[in-house]
Amino acid sequence: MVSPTAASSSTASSADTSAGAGFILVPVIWVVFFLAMAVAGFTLAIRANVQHTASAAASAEAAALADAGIHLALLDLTGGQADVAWRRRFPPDGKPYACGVGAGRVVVMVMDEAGKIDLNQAGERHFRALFRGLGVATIEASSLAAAIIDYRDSDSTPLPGGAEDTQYRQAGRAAGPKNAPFDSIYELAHVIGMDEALLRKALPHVTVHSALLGVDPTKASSGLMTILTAGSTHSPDDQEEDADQPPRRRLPSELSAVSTQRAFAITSQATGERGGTLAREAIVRLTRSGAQPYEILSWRQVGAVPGGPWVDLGAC
Ligand SMILES: [Ca+2]
Repeated sequence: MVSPTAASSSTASSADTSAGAGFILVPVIWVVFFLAMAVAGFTLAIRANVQHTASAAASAEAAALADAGIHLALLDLTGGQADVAWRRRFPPDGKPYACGVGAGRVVVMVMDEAGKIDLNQAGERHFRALFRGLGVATIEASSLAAAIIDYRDSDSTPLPGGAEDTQYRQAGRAAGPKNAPFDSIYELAHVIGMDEALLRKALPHVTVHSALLGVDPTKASSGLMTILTAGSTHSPDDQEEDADQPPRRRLPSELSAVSTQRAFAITSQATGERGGTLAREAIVRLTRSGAQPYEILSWRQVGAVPGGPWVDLGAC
């Protein structure tokens, strides 16, 4: 028989044990909670890492595919130069051509730089026609054209309407004209009178690589032909002579030149199997040398290739 004292002692002991267990349970719950939080955080970090790795892999794949498109186009350019019967995937006509690599795709566009205005060779009339065609008033277009010549020529005597050191200083510019050839089309931004909106419209139509005084109308984009035609002043004789010519031929003779087929802009936009996209632009010059048939003049990542529709070639 259990005595009341013993029973009371047993009950007290049980209560103490329950209190002790409850006391231990609270920290255990906290430990489990923190462990669960740590696991959740770790899972999120792993997931973010996996996503980042997948994204990096998709970008790398697209970059490799875009670069491959450039090299395929280079193969066409050098092969076509060595062999007139060479069958080109990507003709140098400024049109986009697409071909597939597995589930990926590359869109390549090859443009002869002779279809653009050379910033170092063209005269005032070319720049005047360009800016007038882009909507600039005649007086401002003439000043801008003269300022481009003044920017690149070595002297410091401004052309009528142009700008040399004095005019740049008066305009509050820290730097004056370069007085040396343009190394890049982006230097056009430094020419006095050039604003950002006009620069954006002009850049696709200029180059520093054609080495021609004029523009080859058979290589120029339809956009530049429209701009130059609208911006140039035709004599009545020219207009009569040109009336029966197709639009791409209506460039005044003083603005025209014939391509030497030496410098080309290659744009390659790739979409990989993992969904990554990347566009690359290379400016290349053919050297006509067996050992080194071309040189890369510029190589950079760019925005999307101008819109389709493109010619679908099937597999690359
Ligand atoms: Ca100058």
